[in-house]
Amino acid sequence: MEYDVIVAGLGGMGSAAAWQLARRGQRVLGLEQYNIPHPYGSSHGVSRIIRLPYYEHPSYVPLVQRAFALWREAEMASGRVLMVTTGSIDASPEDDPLFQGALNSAILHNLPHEVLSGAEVNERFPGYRLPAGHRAVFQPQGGLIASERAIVAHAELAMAHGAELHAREKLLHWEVHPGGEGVEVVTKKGRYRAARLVLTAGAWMGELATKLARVAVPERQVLAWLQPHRPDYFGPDKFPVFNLQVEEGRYYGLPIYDVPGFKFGRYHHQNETGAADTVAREPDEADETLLRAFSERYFPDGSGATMALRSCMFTNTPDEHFILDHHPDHAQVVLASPCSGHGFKFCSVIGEIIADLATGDGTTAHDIEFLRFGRLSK
Ligand code: PYC
Repeated sequence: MEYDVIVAGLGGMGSAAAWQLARRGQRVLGLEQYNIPHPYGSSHGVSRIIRLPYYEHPSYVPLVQRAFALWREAEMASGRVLMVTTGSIDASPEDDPLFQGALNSAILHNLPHEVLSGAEVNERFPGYRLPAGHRAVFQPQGGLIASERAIVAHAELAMAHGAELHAREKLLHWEVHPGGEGVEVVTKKGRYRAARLVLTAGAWMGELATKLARVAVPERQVLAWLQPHRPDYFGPDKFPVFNLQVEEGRYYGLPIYDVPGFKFGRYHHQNETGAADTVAREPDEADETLLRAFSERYFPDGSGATMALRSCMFTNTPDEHFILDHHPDHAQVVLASPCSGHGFKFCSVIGEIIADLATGDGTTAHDIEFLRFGRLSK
């Protein structure tokens, strides 16, 4: 066999997996259809949120705790800054699942946190203008991950451990070798054999694994960067990352980092779904109007001139949890992603879990039962 493992898709998840596999001594081939990194999938846009009091499900908390440790390890190994602490705010009306879920996760996992009213958030972090009666979980360890830089770091670390990475080489077809002896992969440039295959193709997962076609739905997202009137309120030292439920929908945001403007977006922006190659059309005026209306109401000192608008993709499962498992028909193939828009912070730990699933007996000590594929095929 030429390789122990082929990793298809070298965005956040795949690059982390390539590093974790290579450092375990696996012979790794990584394939990426675009450049490393690239702006066409779900890993671009400079920064991503990392937060601990996970309102979506408390079982994510131990995973994100391990992710923090592995991000720090990748920083040490690569000499690059990958994670910046800002604190995190999860805020909504008191009876909303966002606040209740964050509080539940914080209590269950004994996380340092404070419960603040909207008015208290606004006083402590003057860039915010939340409804006074909102309730917020403030957690001091949250922050941001430098997303493209993280991919570069993981790719470099993987290659330093002997991984072979090929950009601009799209996987066209794969099949399990007759008799179950490994996997054969065909690209435009070649044909490769490996004992195992890892699919970390984000929005393209449904095309590479037809079993996922119905449960992994690409969706267009739009992000805005606006130059604050008061930049001093919107730096990483003054502006915690946020998840915020308001009457207009659920929004998220991050401080100014590396590029001009404070960054934010709306979950399920305009509910546009479609094929991975075409759904993320360029931002237009309607996108800008929608996003500006939000910032002018809840972050008025942040809402100066537009610095950038960028499209990217979420790939959503019906319950908005990840898929992290072996292929239901082929134990040699590991499926990792889609992550329903909230996966990047977990890349470091998902890389480790993929390495567990793609080596040895394919088991992992991490609790990923709630992320297994079987829950969606019932
Ligand atoms: O997990 O906080 C998050 C997030 C923000 C945007 C997408 N996911």
